[in-house]
Amino acid sequence: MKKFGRLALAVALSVAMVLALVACGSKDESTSGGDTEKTYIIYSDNAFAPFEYLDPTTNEYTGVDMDLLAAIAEDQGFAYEIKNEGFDAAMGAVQSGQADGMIAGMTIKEERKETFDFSDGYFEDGQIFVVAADSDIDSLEDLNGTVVAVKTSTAGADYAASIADEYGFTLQYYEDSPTMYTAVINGVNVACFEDFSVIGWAIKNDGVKLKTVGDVINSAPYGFAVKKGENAELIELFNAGLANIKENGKYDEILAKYGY
Ligand code: ASN
Repeated sequence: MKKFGRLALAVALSVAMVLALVACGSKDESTSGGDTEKTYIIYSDNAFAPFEYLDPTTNEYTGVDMDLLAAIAEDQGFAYEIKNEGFDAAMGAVQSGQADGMIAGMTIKEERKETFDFSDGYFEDGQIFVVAADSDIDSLEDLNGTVVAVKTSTAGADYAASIADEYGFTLQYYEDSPTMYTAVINGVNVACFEDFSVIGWAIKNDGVKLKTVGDVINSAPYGFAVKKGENAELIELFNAGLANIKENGKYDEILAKYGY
């Protein structure tokens, strides 16, 4: 019994030593390997097809942004958790530090560079003037004395605000694109401003009863964003992954899936 006890102690001690070595080893690895152990929290819009939208058949978010992020994370070997909370919520979550980054069809705008750092651009789009399909409004001059729908914190809202005085209209703010469209379809508001590819998708694929007027305004790239001065490694990972998937054909494959 005594002999067996000593043997058991020896075995227990060597197991403990091995465990301690393994623990040291993995600690060294995580400090030298950067932040690859971390699960990044990424926020996104909640209804912005074809970039992010709920697929009713799977009840999961899909879209260009969702697929690009998945491909880039796989290429660069980082883990993330996606939260599709809406555009304004995503901006707030990044600024408050609740989110590490955001991908939300986000236009790289000069003013935003004061509070965000952006990745390289991954898609190009601008805004467009949108009215009900049966509306006879055909110019900005027709907006005099009306109330125009915009989505909070967006490039479309910024543009509308910048010309509101000149054309004599006021703004009503909505939290997401579908609610903004409904307000125009139902005649609550006479017009809205939306990203061209997004309203184009809604009209073509979702049968939304709206039409565009005039040309695309302020065309600019979309980028992945982090809070200014923070999570620089995430921007590096995104850019490196984006370059790789552009080179290996995955990027083209993803865009082609959504008709580009
Ligand atoms: N393109 C819009 C913006 O940057 C983004 C959005 O509505 N999801 O303001």
